[in-house]
Parts: sequence; C-alpha cells; structure tokens
Amino acid sequence: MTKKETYDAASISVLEGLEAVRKRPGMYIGSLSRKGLNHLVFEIVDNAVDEHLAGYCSEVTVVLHRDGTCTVTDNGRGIPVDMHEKGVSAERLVFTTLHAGGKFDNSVYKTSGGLHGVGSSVVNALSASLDVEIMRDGYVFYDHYERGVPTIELEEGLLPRRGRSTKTGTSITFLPDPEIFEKTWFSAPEIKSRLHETAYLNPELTIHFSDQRQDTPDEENYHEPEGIVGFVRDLDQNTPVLHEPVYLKGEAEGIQVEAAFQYVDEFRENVLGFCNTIFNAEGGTHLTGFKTVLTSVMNNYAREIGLLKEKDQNFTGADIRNGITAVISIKHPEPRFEGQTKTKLDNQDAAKAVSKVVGEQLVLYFDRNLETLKTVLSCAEKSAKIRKSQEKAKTNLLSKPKYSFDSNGKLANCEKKDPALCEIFIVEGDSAGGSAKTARDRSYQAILPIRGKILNVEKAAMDKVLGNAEIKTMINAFGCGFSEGYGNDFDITKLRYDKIVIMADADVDGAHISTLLLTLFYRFMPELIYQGHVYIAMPPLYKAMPKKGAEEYLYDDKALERYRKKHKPGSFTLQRFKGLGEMDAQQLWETTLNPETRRMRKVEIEDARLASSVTQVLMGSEVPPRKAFIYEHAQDAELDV
Ligand code: TTJ
Repeated sequence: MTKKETYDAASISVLEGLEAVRKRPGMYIGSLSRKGLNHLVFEIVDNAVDEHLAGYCSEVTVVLHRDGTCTVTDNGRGIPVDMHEKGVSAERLVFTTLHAGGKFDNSVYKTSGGLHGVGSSVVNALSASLDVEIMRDGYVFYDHYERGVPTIELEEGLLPRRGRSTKTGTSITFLPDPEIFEKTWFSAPEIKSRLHETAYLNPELTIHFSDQRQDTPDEENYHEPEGIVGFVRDLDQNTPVLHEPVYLKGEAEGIQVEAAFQYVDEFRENVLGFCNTIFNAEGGTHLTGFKTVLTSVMNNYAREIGLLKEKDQNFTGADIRNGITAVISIKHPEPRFEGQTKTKLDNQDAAKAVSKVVGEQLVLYFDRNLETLKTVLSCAEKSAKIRKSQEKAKTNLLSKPKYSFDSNGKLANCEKKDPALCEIFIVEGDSAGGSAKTARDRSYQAILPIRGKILNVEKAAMDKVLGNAEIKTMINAFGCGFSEGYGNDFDITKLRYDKIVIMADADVDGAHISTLLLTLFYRFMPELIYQGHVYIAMPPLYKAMPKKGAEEYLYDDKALERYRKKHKPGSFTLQRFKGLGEMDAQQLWETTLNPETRRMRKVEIEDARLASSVTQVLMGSEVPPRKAFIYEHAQDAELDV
C-alpha cells in the first residue's frame, strides 16, 4: 500500500436523485427478498474492497447488530469530505447521487459490475437510516440520512465533526427500510460465505465478521494469504486430490490474470470465474479463454508423450477438465457483463489475455512437473474411456417416450400442453406424491413423486448420475435435456413447464432433498434457475383451529409463537404436520398447490450456488453448517404472487 494518488472530490459526476430508487427499488437492487437485503451489505463492502484494490485499505469489518443495523468499517483513506464544485461535501454526493462511486478516483479496478456497483446511494435510498463516520485529515466527521435524505444542515458545505483522530477510515451503519424490504433479517451464512470468497480473492485483505444478533456472537476472521490457491484447496477439502494446486499468473492486454487449479479423483469439473474479485455466476470470456487454451495445450502434450497416437482423436474439452477444480481471477479496467443475471463477462480481450497468460505459464509449469502432467492426462483418458458409455446412456435417455408417463410410470402429467400454463411438482415420497396427485388441478399441474434421497451429484460419477432412475425421470419430464457446463445439449425452449416446484417436508430431511435437487439443477440445468423456473414449496408446520374464527396455517415456530400470544390457551386446537404425507388433499391444495393461497419461494442462483460447490462443506461430511444453512433458508417462506 504505497501508491499515492492525488484526488479531488470535484470529479464526482452528479446524475440524479434517489426518488427513483425508492419508487422502483427492484430495478436497482434486483430483489426485495433476503437476497436484495444481503446485497446491500455487499454493495457497501465492495466500496471498501475497491479502496483495498486501490492500495489503501487492509482491513474491513462487518458487524450485524441486534437492532437490525449493519456496520461496515474500513481503514482506507476515508471518503473525501471536502467541498465539491456543486457546493456540497463530496460525501453527500456519494450517498445522494446515483453511480457517484465509480467516478471519483483514478484507481484502475472497480469491483462494480453485473449485479453490483449500484452504488452506496442506492443503499442509502433503501435504508430507514444511514450513519456515516469518516476519519481523515485529523478529525472524525459524521453525517446522517433517513430514507436517503440528509438530516444535518451543513455550514458552508462542511460536514460536522465529533472529535479528533490520527487514524483514517470509513464506517457506515445502515438499517434496511422495512417499508421497502419484505425481509429485514440479514442471512449470516450467505454474508459469511461471500466475505470468505472476497478474502480468497484479495489475499492481502483481512475481513472481520461479527454477528451479534444472538447471545453468543458469531465472530469470524477471514484472511487467506494463499489467495485463489487457498480457495481451490478449500473447494476440494472433502475430496481426494491428485496433486498440489497449480498457480499461474501474468498480464496481457492490460489485464491481470491469475489461475489456480487442482485435479481430484472424481468425475466432475468445477471452474469458477471472477472479474475484479466479483464472482461471475454465468461464466464468460475469461472461462472460455481458459478452457480453450487448456484443451489445446493438454492435447499437444498428450501427443508429445505418445498418449494419443496419430490416428487418435483429440480429447474433448470436457475430457481434459474431468476432475478439475479451477478458479480464474482477472482484473479488468472496463468489464462489461451480459446474460440473464448480468454476471457473464463479455469482454473479448479477456479471452485473449487469459489464453495467452495461461498458455505460456502452463507450458512452463508442465515442462518442469511431468508427474502432474501425467496425472492430469490420466484424468482425461479416464473420461474419454467412459465418454462412449456415457454417450450410450445419453442416447437411451433421449429415446425414451416423451409424453405423459415416464419409464417408471410415476409422472402424473397435466392435460394442457402449453408450457407457459403448466407446472410440475417434484414430491418427496410416494405417499405424499399420492395425495398431491389427488389434490392437484390436473388440467395444468403435473406431479412427479421421487423416492427418498436422490443421488448427490456432487459426489457421483457422470455415468452414475445419468443412470440414476430419479434423475432420468426428471430430465425426461422437463423435456430440455441437460448440459454439463454451458450450452451443450440443454435446450430451455423445450421446457414443458413454466414452474418446477420442489415439494419436500418442512424438516431437515426435506431440506436435504431440496438441497440435492438444487445442486442437480445448478450443475446440469442452470438455466432453469437463471430464468426463474425453479421454486421451493413452503408447506406449513401447523394448522391452528380456533373455537371461534377462521382456521390458520402457521409456517414456522415464530408464527406459532405469535399465534399463541394472540390466542388464549384452550381457545384453539393445533394440528402439527410432521410431513406432507400428513396433510389431506384439501390441505395440500390450499397450502402448496393453489396459486391463490400457496406459499413458495423462487430459487435464486445464489441459493443454488450456496447449495453447491462453492460451499461444498454443506454437502460433505460437516453436517452442522449445512443444517444451519438449510434452516435459515427454510424460514424464508414467501407468498408467490
Ligand atoms: C476515493 O478517492 C479519494 C480517497 O478516498 C477514496 C474513497 O472513497 N475511499 C473510500 C470509500 N474508502 N472507503 C470507502 C467506503 C467505505 C465503505 C465501508 C462504504 C463506502 C460507501 C465507501
């Protein structure tokens, strides 16, 4: 952190007020559910990370307080407080004008992009209150906003001070506005997971996290000096690995490129892309560049060492990536994003830069590490061998009859054929499946019962996945095939149902099944999630039947607590549903099937990602964190309207 730049607040560009943000919050923050709420935290944290990327900040602290506020603190230079040419302090402009953040320093890399970078002003607009404390120039300055409006009158445009300090830094405390957000309870597992990820991508940064909303605060420190190498190690922590992670680094086209990879003894690939430290859920050009050059370099080696003979065909890209865990991280001065969720890197020069750097460095590495080379090529060889049997499995799968009843005869299809009108419910257990078949509106609702636990695709070989009866049935029913990675044989236009609803018991086993299904979709049919077709039904835990008045379904224990407060003991009877199977057809219709009254939650890509590889702990041997994650999510029922 030695870089020094001169700056002045005058370069902030003033765009518009915050009224628009409060009028149409969804346009700025994407969602008003838990996801949007957590997004506020990341938005503020990203500003501190930008200060780190600029070379001036080494520590960031995130605190979730009991009163529902969140504080983010850094030890950067502090947001400028001097007067801007418009006659207002620079800090005011940061929090009251859209997109001011990106324009007022000349550090090269900005985290902003894709979903992020909407600006601290958006957080301000959507917060019931926001407090700013800035230490710089020997003083502690402060400011306060309510719903985006400053409440302190400035004298000659200068911020008030509350004492002196020799330190520098910025501290923001905000309370999400309950008038705007459906939920105001931050999800600690999601925030922690994201902060940990940020630590891996910024190896010189230390992030402190503290959740003080419970009696024993949850305190975590994230510091990952190994960077993406450590990230790869952790992604593979529950998997037998075949060699030490390989780390490559370089610069081309004015873009910094870093890659780390490691092969494991499993039939799967997991390649994650980051641009300016932000995860690119939909991948993009950096990944394309990596994959292309990896395939070509490894095929060259395969011929060089005689593994492939002249007459042999090349290994496919998927063969070469069989067993790989990789993280590609680039720093790009002007990233552009496309795709459903605007998280797909679009800059062509990124593909060039990655393939140049990785191509050169990979050869340097493998020329000196023949053992690793052989290990990696043997993974490709294994993959190529079973590819044929996979292709057979695939052919069988695709040639099965496509309508009404699948191979097991268990799918009860609906009568309508227009996908826009149709829904399919994936129901855990034959008995619940039976009631659901009775309860549904057969004109547009299909029921697919699945048995007990489905296969954990994260742990299983590809041919096993495709051979699994439950999974085959689902792929057949949806009608759009599947893909490993991007674009292969998956065709979303063939999807036969607008809504795919996962219906599992409201207990740990049910949550586990939902997690497995999410992982399956995430890996093989991610577009279903990107395009918002996947839902999780939220069955109630109780039905309260008062002696007088209307019956009520209670969806969690908090709801029960509230109900007990409002109704005298003895004035009502309580039915507890241990599982979907205990509901009769009428109850099932009201709570999970009837669009007028049911509760279900649309699955967002972040859910699936958390359920999947980035946090493989969730699926692996460490049961406790997985439980916590699932419970936290299970409480997020929402009315689907
Ligand atoms: C910008 O260029 C001039 C020197 O200060 C730079 C700056 O803005 N630094 C800065 C902003 N450090 N930290 C922030 C920041 C930190 C948090 C937690 C939240 C926000 C909105 C900004």
